[in-house]
Amino acid sequence: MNTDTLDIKTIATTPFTDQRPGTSGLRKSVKDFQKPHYLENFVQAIFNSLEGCNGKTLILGGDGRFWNRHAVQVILKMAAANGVAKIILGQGGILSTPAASCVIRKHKADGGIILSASHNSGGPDGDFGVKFNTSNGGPAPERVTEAIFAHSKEVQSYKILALDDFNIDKLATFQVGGMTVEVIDSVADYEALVQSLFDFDQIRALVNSGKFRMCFDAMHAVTGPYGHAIFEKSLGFPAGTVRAGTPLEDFGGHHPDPNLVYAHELVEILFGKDAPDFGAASDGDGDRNMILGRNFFVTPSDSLALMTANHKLIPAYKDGITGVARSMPTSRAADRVAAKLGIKCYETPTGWKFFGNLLDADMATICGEESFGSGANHIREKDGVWSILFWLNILAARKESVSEIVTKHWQEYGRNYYSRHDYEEVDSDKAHGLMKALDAKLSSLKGKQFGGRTVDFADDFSYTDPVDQSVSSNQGIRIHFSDESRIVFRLSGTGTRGATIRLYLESLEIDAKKQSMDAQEALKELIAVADDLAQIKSLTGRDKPTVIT
Ligand code: G16
Repeated sequence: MNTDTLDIKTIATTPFTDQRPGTSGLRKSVKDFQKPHYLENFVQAIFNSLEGCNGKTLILGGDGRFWNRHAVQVILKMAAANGVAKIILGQGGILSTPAASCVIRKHKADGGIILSASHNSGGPDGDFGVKFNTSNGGPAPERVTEAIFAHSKEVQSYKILALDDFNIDKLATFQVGGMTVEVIDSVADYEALVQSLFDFDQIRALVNSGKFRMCFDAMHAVTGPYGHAIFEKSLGFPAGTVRAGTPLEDFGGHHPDPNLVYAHELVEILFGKDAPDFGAASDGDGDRNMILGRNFFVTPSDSLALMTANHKLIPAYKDGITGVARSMPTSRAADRVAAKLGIKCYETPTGWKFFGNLLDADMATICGEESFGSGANHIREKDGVWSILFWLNILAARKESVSEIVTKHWQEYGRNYYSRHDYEEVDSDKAHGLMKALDAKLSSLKGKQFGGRTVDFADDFSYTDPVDQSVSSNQGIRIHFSDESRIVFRLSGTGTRGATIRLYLESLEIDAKKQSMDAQEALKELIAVADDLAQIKSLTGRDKPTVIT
């Protein structure tokens, strides 16, 4: 087929004003994406921002949620109509976010379109999302997302082929006019990559010892096939180790969000009778992870610190890491490990895209966020399965339990008690009003006492990227106290209904005898100070958070 002979339609449209990508791509309700031309406008804005699609190779895939298959067909037809040279598509339209990043890099593609609303709920009444990743495999940086947004406000027409749907389920290569479509195995490239990083033999030996049991909850999301292939088939964990391993368009009606609230079934297993030694879960698109030991929850911030401290046990990092990076609200547990290792710890705004430059410049090797994300320089996305393999490799090498490893870590470095309180779906005006009122107080807080703590400094976090010097302002309100405790407030950039206020709380306990408290108990006074400072209850009308992790 030649594109000249294809029926390319140019469809007139009018721009939408709400297509600015958030923390991670354009995330909206399915109902929004079902509005006539909504998806097409945004995809055309992506293509227009590429300054010519001719000769370009793009990766395409998503987390399998409702509207994924429809969007794949639309994007294939639009890509061919816009002159894209090649699309590499995950079989059935499936690619986890880390796998998409891996495939972009491996095939030296010009970028990729990932269809996912991550941990948000799915189904016809849930959410959908479209994200553009650049040729380094990472989420588009702000200058690119802003360019896409600018195009979305100007788009007057889009190009699409008038053709029947393609078979996206069969591994095959076919032509659509001048465009080649290669349907690839969704797991193979990714599995080969992680096998090259970790000591699979050492992990297999642990599995074969018969003394180690694991439970992985794929939450009916995209990592099911990856979990079956890697944990069960390759590492030899018995069938049944992966639960909820069949991806469903509505994730079985649940939030595919691996935290203590939404992954409570796994939590009950790990905190129940005859619990396995290790538990883990991943989210809708496979980039998040939660780590549990028997009767033990590892905070994502601690997980980052632990990985950094134990990196020499992992073949890929045994010769050293260049630096570590964490998002601003992530606890400073990793900072103390970095200091001891003599490497730098970077503090970036929330959003994996901010790690891209540091990884590309080899200034950081391992990165992590409090929002259940960790990853490294093997790809440019956070990576749930990689994080779980990292832990399995540590456990196999140290032959200690999760709780022993974490407790020893606290004894050596101190424990950062940490918690995040989310107030979801708050009226947007009220949430912005709260942040504004808090912001107005900041300059007067230094030196003031709250609950026996003295404010060291208070500001609205601003980041200057050390590589390209770009500045990102208004990235969250930080109130630091002189005893190294702190409170952070920010508004989520991934919610789709109202506004979500995130309150992050952290305090440092060096005394090993005081490190085994419940985090909410340990942070009780700080929680009261936060409410006092921000007037959360009175300004939002909420008497408690929706989610506490
Ligand atoms: C996305 C970003 C993360 C960010 C998280 C939470 O994760 O990739 O970097 O930490 O959102 O963002 P917010 O606090 O703004 O809701 P995911 O897994 O949703 O793509």
